Amino acid sequence: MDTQHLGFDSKLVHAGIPDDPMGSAVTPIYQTSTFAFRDAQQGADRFAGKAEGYIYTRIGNPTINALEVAMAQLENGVGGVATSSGMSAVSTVYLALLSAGDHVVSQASVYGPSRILMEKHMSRFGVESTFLDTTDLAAVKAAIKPNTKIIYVESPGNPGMQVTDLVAVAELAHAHGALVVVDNTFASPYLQRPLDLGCDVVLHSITKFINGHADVVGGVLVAKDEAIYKQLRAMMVMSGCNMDPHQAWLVSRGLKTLSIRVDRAQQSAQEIAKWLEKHPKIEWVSYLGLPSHPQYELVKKQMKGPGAMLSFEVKGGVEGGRRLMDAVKLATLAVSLGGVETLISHPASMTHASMGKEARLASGISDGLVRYSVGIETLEDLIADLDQALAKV
Ligand code: LCS
Repeated sequence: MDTQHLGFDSKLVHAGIPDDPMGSAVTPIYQTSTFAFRDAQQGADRFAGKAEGYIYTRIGNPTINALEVAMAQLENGVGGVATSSGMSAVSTVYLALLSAGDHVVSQASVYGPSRILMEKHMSRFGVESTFLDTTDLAAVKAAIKPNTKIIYVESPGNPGMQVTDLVAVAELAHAHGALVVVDNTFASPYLQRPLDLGCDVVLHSITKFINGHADVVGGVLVAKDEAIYKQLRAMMVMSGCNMDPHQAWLVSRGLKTLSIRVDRAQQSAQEIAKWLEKHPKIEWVSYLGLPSHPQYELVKKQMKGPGAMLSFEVKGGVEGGRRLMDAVKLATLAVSLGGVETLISHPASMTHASMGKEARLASGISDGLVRYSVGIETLEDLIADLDQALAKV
């Protein structure tokens, strides 16, 4: 079915499903490592790119392809590359687009491992980087050098909730011959489409909102143009970080309900943020849908909605936050985010501990920051859970 012209929700349900000889209504799981050739000539032609068809699952597989096609359509790009994890999407972008002598400007508060991989490991291969607050456009402009190849932005940022002006960063980057890569994990394509805003590559930890059910780790890259898409695909195939067909099938299943899951979680997040902001035991709340958020106006311009993630600090700092996390009963104390179940975590001692204290504080992740990923449970139950837990702080 040609789904290109359909609305976003129709694409969620139908995009990418291949024509199946048995008439399967959903994408079948092609759980195979390899594909038989009719004859030697067909094998040679497929390898030479002269004939359509699959060769070997690391290179391509119909179940994985279905998800890649859907993601490319949802992000309005030319092609998608599914990867084994969100981090392998990050490493594929770095390895595909950077060479020794190149420079990267990146957001200080990116997901901890995305920063460590660049600063500690890509540096061993001669890639320089500058980490700064990409919401400060003057700072981004000042950091661009003649060898700047990529501006890497996570927006909204994990867990600081910083929102970068993607149109402005894309204009700045392109004026200097650089590309913009956006980690769109926190928003999902339902709430934000960076390629439409002028950026060049979008990536996701599919583990989060896209799969949405906390049962798969995966990643995806979508490119705006064919040349970049080919570079990304070639690197994924060479480095061997392909997704598995069963993993892709589960993600495609979760993807169908992305918009209704995000709508419900976002509705609750708005109410919880307002409730927390008024609570006497809460120091501050950071939520994209509150007028107190520094980029509240930009969010309205750039995103379809403020999403389901929020961060806050309990009075009493780290100790207060720990007591809250130990006292919640409905929210699960776990890292990750974007699933149907509400999760609560402590970035300073968990997801962002590897950054080191100085870099962490400089990127707005205080010791007491609590991250809360709102799920689709009954709102009143979530508020009652926080209420009883805060009473114990
Ligand atoms: N990008 C962002 C914004 C993330 O939040 C994560 C994982 C990744 C990339 C990496 O994806 P993965 O390889 O885990 O699929 N974020 C996590 C978090 O905040 N808690 O646990 C994992």
